[in-house]
Amino acid sequence: MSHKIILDCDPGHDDVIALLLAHGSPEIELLAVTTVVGNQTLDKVTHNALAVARVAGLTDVPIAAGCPRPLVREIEVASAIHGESGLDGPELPDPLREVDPRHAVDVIIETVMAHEPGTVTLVPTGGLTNIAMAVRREPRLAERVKEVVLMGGGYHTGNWSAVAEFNIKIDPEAAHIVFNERWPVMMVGLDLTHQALATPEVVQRIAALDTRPASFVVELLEFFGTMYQQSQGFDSPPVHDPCAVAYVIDPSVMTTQRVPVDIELCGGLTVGMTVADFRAPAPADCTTSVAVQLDHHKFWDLVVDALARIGEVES
Ligand SMILES: [Ca+2]
Repeated sequence: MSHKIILDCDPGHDDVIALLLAHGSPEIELLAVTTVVGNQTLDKVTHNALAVARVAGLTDVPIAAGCPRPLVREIEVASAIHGESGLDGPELPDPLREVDPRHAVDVIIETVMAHEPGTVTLVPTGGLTNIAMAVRREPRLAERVKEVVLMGGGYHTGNWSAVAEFNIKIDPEAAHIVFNERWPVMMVGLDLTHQALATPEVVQRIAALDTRPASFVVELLEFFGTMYQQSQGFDSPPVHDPCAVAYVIDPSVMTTQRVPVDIELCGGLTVGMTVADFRAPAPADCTTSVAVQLDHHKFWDLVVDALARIGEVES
């Protein structure tokens, strides 16, 4: 049985790997790709998604652009990690296809409502603006969506402040909406993704596939690794976004814990913090969970296998 997902993203180096993992995995049926302001402006990340679709041979999945700014806050992009294009490093081909004319929020709503209840998983790997807008516009999504498996947050550290992770920090009001809906939320945060390091051995395995999509990923990881080393002191870069897709493919790739999580909106030092309450067993009505421990080998096997299945793509 394959899992139907909508990937809501801001490509972004690790978003691209999430997209390739979804595209190359038979366990995943990718219904739509939607973009949101985040790592770069909406125009740039949407262009990147369309260009990467060409690299990956992704021809039949709608790609729609969403919200150009957060709900309340000013735009904050991540040039320090992803460069001016949002996808610096490899040379990007010109897209072969146009963006879907519909707004991403409409695509999310239409796609979820067109499928049986409890069959579509939302996988946001950027800020949560589109997802929050969608569930406010169509409240039935909260019961209709199977689960929201998001990359964002962290219960023990931040990366965009001492305690806040980028995807949550850039639009905390949107995150507050998403974490407080009735749908199940699986937070695949920094606690987990900082274990998903693209070590030299991992990069070697991908390079050995010797296809254009694999080479593209290697070039992405080289740039990403340099930026992570310079800005945050990582020896190997943490490849956040595909972890959320990997969980949908095979939940045994990580351990998780059900725990109440809420979003700080007011703290002078802590805005955008994902506050997890580990003091007692989670109450029966708790809808939020966090990812804890990654099976590093199983995770990278999924990524390498997906790239191997994608194989060579005519450009
Ligand atoms: Ca992302």
